[in-house]
Amino acid sequence: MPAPTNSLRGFLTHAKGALRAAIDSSQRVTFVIGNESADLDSMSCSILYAYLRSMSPPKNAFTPLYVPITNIPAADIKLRPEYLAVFKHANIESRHLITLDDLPALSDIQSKLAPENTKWILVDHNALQGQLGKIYSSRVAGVIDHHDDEGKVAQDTGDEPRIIEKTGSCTSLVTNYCRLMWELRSGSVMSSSTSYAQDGSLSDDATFIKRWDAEVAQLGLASILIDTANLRDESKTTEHDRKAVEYLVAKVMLYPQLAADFDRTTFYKEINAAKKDIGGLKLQDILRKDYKQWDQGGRKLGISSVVKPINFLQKKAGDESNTQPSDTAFLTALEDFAKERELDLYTVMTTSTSSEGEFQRELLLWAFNHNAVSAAKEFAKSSSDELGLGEWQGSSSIAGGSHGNGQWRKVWRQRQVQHSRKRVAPLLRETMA
Ligand SMILES: [Mn+2]
Repeated sequence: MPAPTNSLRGFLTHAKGALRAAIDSSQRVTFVIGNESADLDSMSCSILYAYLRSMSPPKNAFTPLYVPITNIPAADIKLRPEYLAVFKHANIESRHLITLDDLPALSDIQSKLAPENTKWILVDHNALQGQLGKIYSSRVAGVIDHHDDEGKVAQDTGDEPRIIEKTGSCTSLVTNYCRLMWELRSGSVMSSSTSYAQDGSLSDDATFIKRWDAEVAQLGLASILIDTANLRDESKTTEHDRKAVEYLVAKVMLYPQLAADFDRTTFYKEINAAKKDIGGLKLQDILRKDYKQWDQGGRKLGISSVVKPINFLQKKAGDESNTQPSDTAFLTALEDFAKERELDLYTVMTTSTSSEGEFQRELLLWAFNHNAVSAAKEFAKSSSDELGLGEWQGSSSIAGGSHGNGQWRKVWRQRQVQHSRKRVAPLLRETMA
C-alpha cells in the first residue's frame, strides 16, 4: 500500500515505523539516500523524492514506500543549526528525521538488511560511499545528482530516473522531476475533497493539503536558495534552479496563511544566518559538519567545507586549548582529525565574506606521506590557474611548506571563488589516481 496522503511529519513517522518493521521481518525496503556531508541539499532532496514518490509509486515498484535516509547519525543533527531553522517551516522536528541510527548497526547490517531485499536511489551523489557502498552498491538503481558522473550507476535504471546534470542545487532537479507526481496528488486530493463552505472558503481537507504542500515546498526552497545564494550566484544558478524556485514559491503562496507574509529573501536570510551560526560548535564538530571522504587508488582523501575563515578556526582552536598557542592548536586539531580517519590527504575549504562584502575562499591542503605529497604538489601545479590559487595572508606556521617528517602543507587564497568542493574534489582525486 502506498503511504497515505499525509503531512511531511506524518509521512516521516510512517516511514520510520515501516522501516523498523521491514528490518524486523526481513521485508523489502527502498531507500532514498543523500550524500555523507548531509548538507541541507542532501537532506531535503532525499525527503522530497521519497515523499512525493511514495504518493504515486510506479506500477512495478520494488516497494511502494520510499524511505528517505539522511546519511549521518542522529547525534550529528545538532551540528546543523540550519536544519532546525528549516524544520520549523516544514513542521517537523529532529526526531522525525530518519538517519543512520535507524539502520541496523554496521557490524551486522548485512544479515539484518540483506542486500537483495534493498533498493537504493542516490540523490545529491552518484556513488554510494563508505561501508554502505561496500555492501549495497550493486543494489543502486536510480540517481538524481548534480556532481560529476563517476560512472558507478548503471545506465539502465528501469522505472527510476538516472539524471545527472549541473545545477546549483540537487533539490531543483528533484523538484522538477517530481512536479507531475506532486500535481497529480495535490490535484486528485483537492478535487475529491474540495468543497466550499457557505462563505465560499475552502473546506478543511483542501486547506490541509495546501498547508502540507507549503511545508514541503519550504523544505525544498531552503536548499535551493542556500545553494544558489538566493538565485543571485550566477556561477551556480541554472534554469533548473530558477524553475524549481518559481514552482515552490507558488506552492507556498497557495496557502493563504503564508501568502500574505512570505518573502523569499527574508526566508533565505533566516536559513543562511542559522547555517553560519556555528560559533557554539567545537572545532572538531565544525570540521566534520560538512565533510566528505573518498578512497582513491587505495588512498584516502578527506575534505571539510567550513563557512568561516581559517582565522576563525585558528582562534577557536586557541580558545579550546589551555596549553598551546592558537596556530599550534589549530594544526594539532587538523592532524587529529585526519589521523582519526587515516587520511593520506586532508583539505579544508573555507568560505567567508570580507568586510567589504566580497565573497572569499581559502584552500588548505595537507599531505601526510610521501605518495600524498607527490599528489598534492601535482595538484598545486596543475590546478593553480583554474582555481586561481594565490598567496594567503595568515600565520606562516599554518601556511606551511615542506616538513622534515615527509609531510607537506600549503594554504592558498582561492581567487576563482566559483569553484566549490564539487570541482576541487575531482581535481584532487585526478592527481591521486
Ligand atoms: Mn548538493
